[in-house]
Amino acid sequence: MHRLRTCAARLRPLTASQAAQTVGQQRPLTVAGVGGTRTFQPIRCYTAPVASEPFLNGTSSNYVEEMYFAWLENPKSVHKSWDVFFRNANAGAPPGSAYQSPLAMSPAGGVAVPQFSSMVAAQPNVEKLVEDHLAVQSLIRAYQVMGHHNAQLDPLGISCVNFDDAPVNTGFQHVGFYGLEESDLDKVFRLPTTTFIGGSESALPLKEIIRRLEMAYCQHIGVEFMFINDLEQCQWIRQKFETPGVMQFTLEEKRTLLARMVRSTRFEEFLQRKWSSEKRFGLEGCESLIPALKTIIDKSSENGVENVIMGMPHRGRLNVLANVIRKELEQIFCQFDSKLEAADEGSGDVKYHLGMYHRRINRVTDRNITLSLVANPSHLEAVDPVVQGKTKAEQFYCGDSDGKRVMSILLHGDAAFAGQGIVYETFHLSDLPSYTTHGTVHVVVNNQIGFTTDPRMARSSPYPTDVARVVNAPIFHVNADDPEAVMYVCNVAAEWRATFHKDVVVDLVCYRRMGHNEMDEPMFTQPLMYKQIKKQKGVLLKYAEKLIAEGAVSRQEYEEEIAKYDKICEEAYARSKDEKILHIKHWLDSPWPGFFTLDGQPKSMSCPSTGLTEENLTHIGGIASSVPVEDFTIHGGLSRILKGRADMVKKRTVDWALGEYMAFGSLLKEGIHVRLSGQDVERGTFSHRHHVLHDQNVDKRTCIPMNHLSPDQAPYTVCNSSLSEYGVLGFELGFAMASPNALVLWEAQFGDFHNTAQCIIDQFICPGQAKWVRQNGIVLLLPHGMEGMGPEHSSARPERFLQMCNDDPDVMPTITEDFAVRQLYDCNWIVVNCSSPANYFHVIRRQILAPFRKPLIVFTPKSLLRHPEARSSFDEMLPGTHFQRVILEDGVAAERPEEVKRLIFCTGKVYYELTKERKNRGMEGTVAIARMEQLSPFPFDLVKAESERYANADLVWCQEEHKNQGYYDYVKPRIRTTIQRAKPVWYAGRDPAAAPATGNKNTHLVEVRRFLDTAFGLDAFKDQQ
Ligand SMILES: Cc1ncc(C[n+]2csc(CCOP(=O)(O)OP(=O)(O)O)c2C)c(N)n1
Ligand SMILES: [Mg+2]
Repeated sequence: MHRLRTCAARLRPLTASQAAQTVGQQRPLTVAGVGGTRTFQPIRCYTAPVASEPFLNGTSSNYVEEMYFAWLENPKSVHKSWDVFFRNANAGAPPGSAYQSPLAMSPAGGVAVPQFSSMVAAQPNVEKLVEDHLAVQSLIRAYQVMGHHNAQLDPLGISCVNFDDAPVNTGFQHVGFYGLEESDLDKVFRLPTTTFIGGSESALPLKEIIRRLEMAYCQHIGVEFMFINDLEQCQWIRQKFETPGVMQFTLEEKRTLLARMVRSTRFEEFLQRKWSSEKRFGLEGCESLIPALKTIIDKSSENGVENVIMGMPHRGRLNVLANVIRKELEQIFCQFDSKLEAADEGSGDVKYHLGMYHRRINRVTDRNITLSLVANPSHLEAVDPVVQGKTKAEQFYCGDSDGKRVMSILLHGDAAFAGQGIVYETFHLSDLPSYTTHGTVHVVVNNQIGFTTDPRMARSSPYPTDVARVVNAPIFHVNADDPEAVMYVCNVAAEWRATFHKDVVVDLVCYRRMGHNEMDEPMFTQPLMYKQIKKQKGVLLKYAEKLIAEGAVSRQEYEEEIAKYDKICEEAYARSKDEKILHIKHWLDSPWPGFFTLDGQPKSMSCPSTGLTEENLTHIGGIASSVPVEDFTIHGGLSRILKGRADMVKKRTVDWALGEYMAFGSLLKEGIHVRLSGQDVERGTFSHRHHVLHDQNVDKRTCIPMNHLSPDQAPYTVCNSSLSEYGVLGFELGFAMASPNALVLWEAQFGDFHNTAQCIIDQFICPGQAKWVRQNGIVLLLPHGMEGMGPEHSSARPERFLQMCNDDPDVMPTITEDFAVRQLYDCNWIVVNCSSPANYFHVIRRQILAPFRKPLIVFTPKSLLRHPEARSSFDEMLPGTHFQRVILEDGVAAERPEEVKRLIFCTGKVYYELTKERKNRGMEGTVAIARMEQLSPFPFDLVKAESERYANADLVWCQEEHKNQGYYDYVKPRIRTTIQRAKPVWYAGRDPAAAPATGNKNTHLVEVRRFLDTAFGLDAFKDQQ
């Protein structure tokens, strides 16, 4: 619209040659309609002020353009006055003089192009003609913009959508609003090219225009799309909904629809009969969801989609599993049997959270289709970005660069869709190059209630779907009690996705027949709504009666269809009684074929060396310090950085960035896809990484050296993300779900920002395997460290991650040969804080070389990135070397362990402060320092050995974090268990505090001094003994 207004403001006719040129330069729009194909020229821009023509103004320019294009196509198709006007204008008439009154036209009907001097001012009857046409155009537009306000969307007829501030002046009774009169209703008006209501006719009586617009926009479908700022897309939608006769279905289609409604309805009724006191979050009131999804899938399959990944909340989930994904009914029914014994380890999850994966033939298209429903937690909408990430990964691995073969469908509840911010965050990923899934079909089960809360208390926007407008997604509201209308919009939604590869929303306006779950009494809180619902005839019955009345199906056929499905349910129910064991594995949403043995076990219980050959290190180091393309000018500062890297490679050392390069580069060379995503990761928040080089002379020309390692390497994806943690971390988790043969890393800008993604961490990453028996090797890089930068940016909150580790602090495990790997296998996630680049390199490589996948949380450094001592030699990365869970003392103290008075355990950057202090104090012989690089799973074996080695030493845990934060609460009981509580574990660190760090630099330094004094004061704990 904005574009049109701009055009109007700059109105001036062009000369014929200019016009031809302008029109020729722009892409005409072709839309297939019922009456053949129509071609549209895009809006052209004029250049003179609107005031130049007496009868023109900003709103009339649309109409003039319509006339102009029609005239260009065929001068006879417009009124004579327009023909003269355009001829004059093209003959060079100055602004204000191109218009000629009909009186000046030749009486014979031919049009004499007059001399400019003979032109006269506009006559009232022509003005009226123009005005009336403009009025009709405005009326048409009003329907397109606001017709949905008048659509009959609510099956209950109590619509809660409030448009008080936006009155809709459509319908016969409102023609006066547009300056038209009742007498105009029979007049014939030429239709603008922005409407399709004419079908093959180009003019219609006003009465018919209104009737057709009412049919298109004010029945059971409400279309919201006029905010889309793309003419082609608007035209496409108009054509889909306005063309007369579009909503006609074949007999076959109607019968299939009825059969799907039967399944959807009878499934819920069956569950209700068998387990009347079980929660199942039934679909009653929105049974048409099932045919809706099936229609989207059928249409998408027809358009070439082979893989559909779905995410959905509780409502109707079992029904979707049974009737859309086609999980065996007995598998679903046996979930209701609480006596079944679980075959898998872990907590499992309730039946309406589990996922599913199924490959089958689509009966309508006869093509293979894989359907998966991603397992999700109770946290509504949290699964949205996860589904998108998994979809992106599936597209990536099958080379589907434009989303033609893999797509996602997301289902939502009305309250959650409006309320949860993650919906917005996910929408904002939808068009970003490294995150787009090329269009998602969103389906909202809009039952006009959220648990016990009315929409007027749950959102400030008229519709629950308004959030989708931010990405220009069309929104199709539909009365879910009209299954044919539902089927129609779902077809259009799927076609939209296939045509434009952009998001689209289907808003199924329905009701919830029961309470929030089957145990709830809705009359407590929504008495009037539920009185109405009790009176409401079920949609299946209504539709069956319609089809029976039409003669599309007989009552007997309908009853047989019901009996057939009931029998299927009964038989499955009988079979479900034979199930003795519950396999959560059967509910896996992302199987990794070939990665495990047939019974789902790792193929080995060992991890090979994560070291690399010298040659490999040198080669990757060379790429990391070069610009591998010709004629590419990089910034001078970056040249120095690359030169510094080259020097390090020459000296056989690596700093943090180079160590990371070695890890990523080597995996890429081994065919492992690496994807690093997060805010500003390409350069690195701390300007240390520089994985994407920018040509200083050519705009947007970039080079990713990591993609120039070798011709047969796997691709490297490094992508700056949107400023969202919840959305992006969820997305990467989903990406990592798709394949075990990829290293997927998400980096927080600073570690503390992970808390806005807490839901993904708490509900998916930490317990994912326990709940849903699926593994995930995602890596979280969380910059952490007390650098005097204030309460924010200092702490990645290690205490939170450690508190959620599943190893028992009070039980000393049996130490076996494969203890380290077994421990990893048993843990829910791995938490590390590496103090050296080599160890970081190893732990990253171990993620992939291990025979299973576990999430890895890495607290990464900030100042250590450039610390001269935080470097590693190639020797620490050669074949045979491994990740060191604990880096033992290897200085003077280790030579004479019996003389050591204190053994300090620490982790991360504080190690460098401790060694400096020890040196300053000359205590190298009396204090040993061991670095715990892997905090969880806890290295019981190594801590035991190191403690026993320094038998005369007291034990101190030293950390720079506050006492109630950091690692202390996690390590203390575990060290105590390891040494059989023979000694205390003293604490040297900051006092307990509410904030993670002080905002005062001086206080920061005083605190450091204090805890270092404690750490090296051999008498510091005397009073506490
Ligand atoms: C993030 C989150 N907050 C709160 C809840 C608790 N809760 C469960 S269902 C529900 C209402 C959901 O309403 P709606 O999205 O309209 O779905 P419906 O149940 O109506 O299908 C609420 C608040 C939740 N599951 N997730
Ligand atoms: Mg709801």
